[in-house]
Amino acid sequence: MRILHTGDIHLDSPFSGMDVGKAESRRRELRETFIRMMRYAADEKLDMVIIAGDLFDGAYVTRETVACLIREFSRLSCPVIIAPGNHDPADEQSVWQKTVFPENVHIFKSNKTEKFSFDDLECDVYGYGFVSARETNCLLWGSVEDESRINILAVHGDTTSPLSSNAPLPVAVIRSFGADYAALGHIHNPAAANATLSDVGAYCGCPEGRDFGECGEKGAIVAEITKDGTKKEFVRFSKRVYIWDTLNIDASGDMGQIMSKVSGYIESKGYGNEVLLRLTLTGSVEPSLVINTAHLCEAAGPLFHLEVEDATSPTWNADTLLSDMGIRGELYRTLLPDLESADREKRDRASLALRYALAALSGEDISDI
Ligand SMILES: [Mn+2]
Repeated sequence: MRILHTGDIHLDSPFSGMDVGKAESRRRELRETFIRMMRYAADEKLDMVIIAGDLFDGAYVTRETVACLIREFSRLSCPVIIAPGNHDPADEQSVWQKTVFPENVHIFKSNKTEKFSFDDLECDVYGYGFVSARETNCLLWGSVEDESRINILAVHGDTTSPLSSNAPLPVAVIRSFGADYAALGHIHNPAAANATLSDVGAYCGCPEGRDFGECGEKGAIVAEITKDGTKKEFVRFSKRVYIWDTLNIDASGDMGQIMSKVSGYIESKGYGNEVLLRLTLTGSVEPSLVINTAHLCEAAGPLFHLEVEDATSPTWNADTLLSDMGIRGELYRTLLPDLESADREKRDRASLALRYALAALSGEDISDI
């Protein structure tokens, strides 16, 4: 059987990192990404859709979103299994308890391991749901009842730490449960966690990045499950891509030069409207040069969103500063051990201090460094 395994969709996320209009667009796009996944499942005639938790970002869910879910689920002829997560627990006030969903929708509303059986598919799906935002115990118990059937586990949980408050889920417990495929949710960037899961299952990751902690192409897993093993395929569904790059702006003389380096960079990469870019500026520039990052964001060009972060360090002429008998020299000599420290954090702090101080001593406005 072939299933669509998704989760961590976080519908109605606030997207608070961007302006109101764009945040609204991103909320709409997230819903559209969800719709594209459901229609893909229908078009590809998949046998089941699994949503492994965090379909919603929180308790606040718009009526429009609920109507969209009901419409999309009822268009599907296959079963939809939902295992609520830490962001959308099945508590008394939740959409899961209060909404009547179409008959093909099966929701794990208890934090005890349960199963739904689908005899036409010769398949049992096991799972549990979060009933509150914190679940400090492992909620997976027991093992599959009938090994001759296709057994799927659909849960939200954390395989990365036994101390997690998001339903700790040791890989050994999943393995001894004995499902043919564990469809997991919770880890949004799943590459590392999936490497430890090997053949027992996978995290699907989020289908659409929501901030710069979720960079790169996002999507869902289409899994073909048999008693002899599972073939997993990643399918991209994200409309846009978050990218976090660094740009070295060594020896830039003024803001005009930096501005053209930033727009030249964006052009050379061929980034277009699908990209949300965070650009970290590195290199060293004259201490007196004040980099106005807000102004640089005007170089966004075709990008959907640009933000610029200044991580440059000041170029100082060490010889001159060392022999300077004035306050600049004293400052430099005081900071020198830290500037040359092997500890990167110390070095960064000292060079930032030097930069602020030199800029202030030159009478620069340091409020937006
Ligand atoms: Mn999540």
